[in-house]
Amino acid sequence: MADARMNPEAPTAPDHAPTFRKDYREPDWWVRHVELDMDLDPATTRVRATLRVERNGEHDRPLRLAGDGLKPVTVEIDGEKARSGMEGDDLLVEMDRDAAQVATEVEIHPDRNSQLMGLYASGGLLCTQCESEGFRRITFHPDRPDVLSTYAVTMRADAEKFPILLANGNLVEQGKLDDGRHFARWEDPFPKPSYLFALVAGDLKANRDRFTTMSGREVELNIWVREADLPRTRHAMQALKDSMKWDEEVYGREYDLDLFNIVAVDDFNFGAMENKGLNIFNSRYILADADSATDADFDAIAGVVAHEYFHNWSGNRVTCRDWFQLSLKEGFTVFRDQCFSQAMTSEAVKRIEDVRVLRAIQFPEDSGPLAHPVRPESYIEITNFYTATVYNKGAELIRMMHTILGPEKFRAATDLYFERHDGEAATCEDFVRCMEEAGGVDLEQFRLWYSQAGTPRVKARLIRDEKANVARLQLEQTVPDTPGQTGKAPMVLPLKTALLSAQSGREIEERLILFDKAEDEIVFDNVTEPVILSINRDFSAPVIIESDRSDDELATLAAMDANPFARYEAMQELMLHSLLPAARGEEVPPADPVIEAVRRTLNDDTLDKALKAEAIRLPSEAMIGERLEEIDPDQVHRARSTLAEEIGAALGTELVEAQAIEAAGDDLSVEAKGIRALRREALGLLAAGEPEEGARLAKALYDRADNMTDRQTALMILSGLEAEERQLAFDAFYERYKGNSLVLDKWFALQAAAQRPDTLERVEKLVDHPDFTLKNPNRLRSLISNFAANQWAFHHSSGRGYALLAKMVIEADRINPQVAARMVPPLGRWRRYVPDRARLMKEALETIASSEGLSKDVYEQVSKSLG
Ligand code: 0A1
Ligand code: ZN
Repeated sequence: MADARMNPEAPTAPDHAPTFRKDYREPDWWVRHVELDMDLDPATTRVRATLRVERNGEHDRPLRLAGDGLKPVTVEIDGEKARSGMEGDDLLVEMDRDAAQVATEVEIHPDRNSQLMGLYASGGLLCTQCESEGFRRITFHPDRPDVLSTYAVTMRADAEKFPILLANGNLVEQGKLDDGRHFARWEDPFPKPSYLFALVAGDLKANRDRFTTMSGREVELNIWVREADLPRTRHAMQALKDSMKWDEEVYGREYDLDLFNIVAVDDFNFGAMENKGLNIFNSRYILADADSATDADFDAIAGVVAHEYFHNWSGNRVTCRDWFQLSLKEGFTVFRDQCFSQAMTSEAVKRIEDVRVLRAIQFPEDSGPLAHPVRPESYIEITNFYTATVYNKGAELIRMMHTILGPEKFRAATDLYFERHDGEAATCEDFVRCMEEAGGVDLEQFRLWYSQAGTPRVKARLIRDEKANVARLQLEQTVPDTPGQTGKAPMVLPLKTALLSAQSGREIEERLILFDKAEDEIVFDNVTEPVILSINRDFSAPVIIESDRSDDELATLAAMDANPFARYEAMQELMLHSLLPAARGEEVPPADPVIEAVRRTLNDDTLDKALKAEAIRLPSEAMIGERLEEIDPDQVHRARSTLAEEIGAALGTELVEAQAIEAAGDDLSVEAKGIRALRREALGLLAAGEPEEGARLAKALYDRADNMTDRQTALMILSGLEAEERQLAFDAFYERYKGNSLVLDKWFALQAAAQRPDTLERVEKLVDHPDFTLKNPNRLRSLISNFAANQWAFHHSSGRGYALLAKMVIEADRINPQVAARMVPPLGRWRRYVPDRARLMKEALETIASSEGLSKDVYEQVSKSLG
């Protein structure tokens, strides 16, 4: 694809030229089978690869095999020395026949691989990560997702250090060798792209289980961890079995191999990876027990286990033609895991959580310098595009198609998709076409969701015409300009909309409006009484709604709307009515309507506790900022803490009562989790209004807690208070958990997120803590990414927060560019801030930009952020 890399308009640096979607063409050579022979050793691993290649069509171009830092020791065609040469990192092999066995040999060094891409060492294990372009760090190969091959792997390793040898597919042979080594041979019968290749070698033990598929086949399930961690794998195993069953019931998808292996590793760039038959996980998404994991951790584990399992069909059996189609597998799979979690927990609460993530991460991305369509047009480094837009907005696109088609037609469409494209590398267009054909709908305009970036804004006004007994809903939409895209066309917005009686809150009518013009008017007939608008229920379209509903109307919706999501939404809007003027430095309306709505929510016995917790939760500072034209972080912080104080001071009795409800620590039912979530929110408000009482209750909670959720709540509350209990609890926590790295991550994260004036200084010191390291992505994120998400502390007027982040990005880039690049976006928001902060943020970006030897990962993020 080297010839695809020239475009005069794009921002370029010598080696950092973009790749364009429009330049896609089929590979010159197919690889039908890959035979790997590996002598595993952390210092030097020898890899011999034999590729059975076939010319694709008529041409005389050489075979181009991608490499990344590889030097060929030998290159052979059908057993003879080949004519070959290097072009940059690529190996070019001259081909005088249409099909051949091409063999190469290289040496790689897993223990020097700090990027955690390709084959690397982690905690005594050897493991791989190949998505997106890591296979080329193991051996020479086309390494593009449209080249699918069967694989056979023979591994040899020290039998004592690496007693377990795993790869994709089935174990077909194993045995002892002389000199204390042993071998294993694995074969994967399903053709797959190289990014799904995986192997693991190490001293591991398995939690073993079985699953009987819907057609009666027995599948062996193993979760491989260090022996001491075995007791913490139960939840993940249950989630795996639940996922397998759910995918059969809801999508008719059955698992296809006789074996499913999961391995947990401590050093991992992302959450987990769906390698065929051998999922590799960041250990934080496998290991959990009530003593060390929060309810949120348990839910995340189930969600990620499901996500990776679901990829077996949406990603592996049907894969992506090229990386521009990433959302084909990721958007769809996120939608599938979201629905699974909705089914396993609480439908409404899970939806609220997913929307919160979308608004907190994807909306800012979509309105900033790194905005890109769900199907991007170009990239410099593809790993920068594993974004909330491709994943979470991508999932919203699938959800909208589900809403438009309805569940039955949607299922028919996915059946068609899986059947038509099984064993293929497909495109987003292929998916939409299946939706159209099986759904009997025209999605021509809907396709804009894949190509137009930016979050649409909708203005909604409801006008009642008493004489005509109708209500008119006037709608206007605009799609904002984003980098490289201006003057956009209106999109198709499925808006689930209802009218409620203003008096009784009773639902009068619900409709799915497909709003697809710049302006429209929707008429509701037979409206004989005053009504209130409930719009975008369940967040049926990922847009920003601006409506002119009064405090009274919002309070009625918050208390009465039959749609739980809409109740939450009304509450958020009501809070924003008070928060936004304060954050803009304007005159602040009295907080009474919010206080009354919170009181009513707390006293409402029909609401379950988890929903109550969501409803009384104040919008985050990031979310408030998102709604402002210009952000003053100090003012935003003051606005939010003042409202919390007022609610806390006014509702002491109700809040004390709400936080006191007990649940057993190991009870993971929706009810028990709701009790703990409500405790967190209630105690938070109480501590804002009555800090001493808050500190006392939080310390008491810390001391009596029998689970990590409550312990974390207590620490979170204490972290924001000037109380002696604070240091005591943090020190006790450190002493108790210093041997558990996942919990130690929480210790760092809580301090980085602390709402206190000296957080910046504390984080500056924690960088030198002996337990802090830039080498472990979880640890780096726990301190630095949580700090950069802490609006008040990070945006300290001195600019030292920005300088600290810049320093960390530069240092991390030398170790792990992928992880470093993901820390840049908070600085990229500079244009949205008041001038003094904007200048300091930009300076921090310039510091990074001028640092020597920047990776293309960080270069892309920084140059786009400044551009
Ligand atoms: N496909 C994985 C995400 C992933 C991407 C890159 C990785 O390594 C750099 C690891 C995982 C998923 O969606 O879960
Ligand atoms: Zn995924």
